Amino acid sequence: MTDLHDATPRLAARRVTRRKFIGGGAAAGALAGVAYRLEPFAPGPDAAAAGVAAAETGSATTRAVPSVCQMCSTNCGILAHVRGGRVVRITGNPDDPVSQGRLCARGQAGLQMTYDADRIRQPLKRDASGRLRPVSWQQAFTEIGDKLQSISATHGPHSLVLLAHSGHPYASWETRLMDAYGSPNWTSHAPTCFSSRNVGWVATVGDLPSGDYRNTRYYVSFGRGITDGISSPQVQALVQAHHEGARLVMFDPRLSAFAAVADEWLPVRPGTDLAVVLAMINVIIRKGLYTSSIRTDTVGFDQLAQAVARYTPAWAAGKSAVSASATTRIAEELAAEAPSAFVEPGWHGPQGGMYWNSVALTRATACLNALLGNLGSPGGLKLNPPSPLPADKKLALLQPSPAPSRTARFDGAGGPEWPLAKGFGRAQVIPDVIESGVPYPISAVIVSHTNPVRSYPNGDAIIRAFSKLDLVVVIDHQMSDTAWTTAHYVLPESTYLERLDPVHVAGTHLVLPQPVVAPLHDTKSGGEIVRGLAQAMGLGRYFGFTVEQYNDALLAPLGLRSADLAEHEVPVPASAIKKPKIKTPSGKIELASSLMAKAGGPTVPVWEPPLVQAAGSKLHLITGHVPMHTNTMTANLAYLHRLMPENELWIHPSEARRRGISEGDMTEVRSDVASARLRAHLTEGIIPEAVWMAHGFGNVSRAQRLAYRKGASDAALAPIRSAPYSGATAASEVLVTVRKAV
Ligand SMILES: Nc1nc2c(c(=O)[nH]1)N[C@H]1C(S)=C(S)[C@@H](COP(=O)(O)OP(=O)(O)OC[C@H]3O[C@@H](n4cnc5c(=O)[nH]c(N)nc54)[C@H](O)[C@@H]3O)O[C@H]1N2
Ligand SMILES: Nc1nc2c(c(=O)[nH]1)N[C@H]1C(S)=C(S)[C@@H](COP(=O)(O)OP(=O)(O)OC[C@H]3O[C@@H](n4cnc5c(=O)[nH]c(N)nc54)[C@H](O)[C@@H]3O)O[C@H]1N2
Ligand code: SF4
Ligand SMILES: [Mo]
Repeated sequence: MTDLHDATPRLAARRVTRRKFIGGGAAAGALAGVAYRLEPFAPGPDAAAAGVAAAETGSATTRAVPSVCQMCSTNCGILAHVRGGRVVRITGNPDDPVSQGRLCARGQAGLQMTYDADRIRQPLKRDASGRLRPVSWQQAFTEIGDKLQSISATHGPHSLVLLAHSGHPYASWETRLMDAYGSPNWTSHAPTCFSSRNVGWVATVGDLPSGDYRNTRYYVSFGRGITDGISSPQVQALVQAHHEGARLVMFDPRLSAFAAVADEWLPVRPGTDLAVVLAMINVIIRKGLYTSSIRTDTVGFDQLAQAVARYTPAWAAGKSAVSASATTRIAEELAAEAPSAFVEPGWHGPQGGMYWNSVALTRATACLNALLGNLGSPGGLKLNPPSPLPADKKLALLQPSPAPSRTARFDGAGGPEWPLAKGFGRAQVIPDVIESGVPYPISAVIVSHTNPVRSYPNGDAIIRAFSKLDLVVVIDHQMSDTAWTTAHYVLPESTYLERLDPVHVAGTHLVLPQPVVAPLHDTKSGGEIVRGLAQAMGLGRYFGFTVEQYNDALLAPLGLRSADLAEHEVPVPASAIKKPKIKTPSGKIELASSLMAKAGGPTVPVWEPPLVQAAGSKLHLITGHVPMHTNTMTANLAYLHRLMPENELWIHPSEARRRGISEGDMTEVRSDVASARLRAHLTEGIIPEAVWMAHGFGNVSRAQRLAYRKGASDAALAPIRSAPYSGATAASEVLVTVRKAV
């Protein structure tokens, strides 16, 4: 790497290996009783002090420009310190309610997204020999536009699918483009991440709540590791609460970074948390520990009580390996602290969509919180207020707006079979639809801000299916595996430090995600790319505005202009803050859910087993995110690569011994779909029947030179499935054989 930034030597000197950081170190520490302690953070700098610090890093010409971290969808407010036209450091913006002046490792390393020598520097087109070669933007736009117009004329506009990321700032521009073209098939990564969680919460309280981590007294998490899958504001708030005496309880088949710092770690069999939560509900109801307002605030209490009568803690112990006494005790302790307590609503993990029963787990979690009266109480859970910004369809600037297509979607989401998947989709079925032509043939795919070959189950099936398409366009900063293996055209987007994005709402503040340096290469923002494509597709009339004008139109009803946000974040005007309400059909918390009933599901949560369970020589493969990388997007960034260059297979020593595997041995992990090679890490921090590997490794893109062939891809081992109700991927329903590689 020639393009490394000058702070590299400092990080290099720290050399924290992954095993020390979360594997052996954390595991051995906790198992030996030397539990890791969470220390609250020192007071953050104020904005003025941060400015001084910026000036002190070098010449007086260092500027601290406010913007938004886009290294993950938490979107912390940042200050980018710019000297001589170069970002030299990124710190948390102390005025930002999300970052509160602090960033995680990924946020601080974010400048490498921009300065990575392996970035894509100009549009590329694959030639007849299979090589990606530079072309001009004009050529790329014209050829793609012509092709899409002819595809629309021949096969209909629905034969275009746009695989997207709902966190992309330009997602609403992309859906507008698809509406204008006439395709219903804009679809996000939701089923690979959070759709089961959202379906479960929407069915119960009408929306996804967030936790009051700062004021909680008792926190129970079923597999949401907030210091592994980091949300910086949640970590800061929970650490402070813990320091003030809150108790933290973590259920996880392995000793994750969060399990290691929690007060209590309860190893649970993969996919069986539902049994424990149902048993906790049983305890709460049987012992009368529920809130006195249960009959006025909720519907379906009697039905729930009847359904859970059989789910005793002893019954749950048989399913989950969590002792009946632990389940009973934790339910009682939780009730004693309620309503300043909560069971984590989840993100990805077991609620978000790892398992076949993830919707049921989320529903049960929601009901348990409701029984304890935690919803709407300090230290409990709260519904989020609606966005203070107007919806696109209300903006005069965007008129006329194209009407959304009425054609059924390629994945059936929102149709009779998948009513609850509306808005989330089943993106992962794309290879099956391409291969079968059912419900209709697909001719073209645009991939934007997502990496299906590594993030959706069975990446090989995607590579095979995409090779049959007339057109594949990938929009990314770097040569993702999807771009490398499937794209006809690769369109490079400017990074978040180089581009202007739509105004962002960070809790109580409005933030301008603004460029802090000019684009280094021949790249464009997502908005410019969408507009360029629209023009080339003959749809330019729907994009006759700039992002500056779009931002001003969004802010106008609040009496603001985007220029007001250039120097600092601006609090949302009080008049624009709306109260959240419970948006269920009954207007109450639905313990018995009418939406679930309509979708043909159980009205109240009942036991649904996971799809697979370890048996014989087969082990359950589970996965998860790690503190120092984001999904598949950071493996090639030098700072983070140094902290964790590859993933390993966590395996219990007893299971390793049976297979003749020692620490550091190369293993072969084989599922029904594929096999992978990665090194073994022996740890008692995982239950014997499961093996774990971190998500985000195993690049096949040679253009990511640091990450190429480091570790292995977990998603590649999972079959393509759609879990009931949500249509989520259930990508942890995987059994594998593990042996020492020869
Ligand atoms: N540092 C960092 N932060 C991130 C991300 C990142 O990649 N890196 N990604 C962001 C994104 S997109 C998301 S969605 C979130 C994800 O954050 P989380 O929702 O916390 O998701 P995961 O890390 O996927 O899974 C969490 C844990 O679930 C455990 N697990 C597996 N099976 C089971 C089970 O059956 N029961 C229980 N109780 N636990 C189980 C795994 O061992 C793992 O420790 O994090 C976000 N923040
Ligand atoms: N087996 C298994 N599968 C999983 C998971 C798991 O734990 N195990 N985790 C799941 C989860 S929680 C999630 S959220 C998904 C995530 O899956 P994806 O949606 O694929 O997200 P990333 O892996 O972060 O890849 C995003 C791609 O977008 C690019 N990118 C980043 N920022 C931008 C931008 O601003 N513009 C553009 N154009 N491109 C950008 C990155 O370079 C990267 O190539 O994966 C899921 N898949
Ligand atoms: S949690 Fe970390 S990566 Fe995510 S937005 Fe905040 S600083 Fe950036
Ligand atoms: Mo996610």
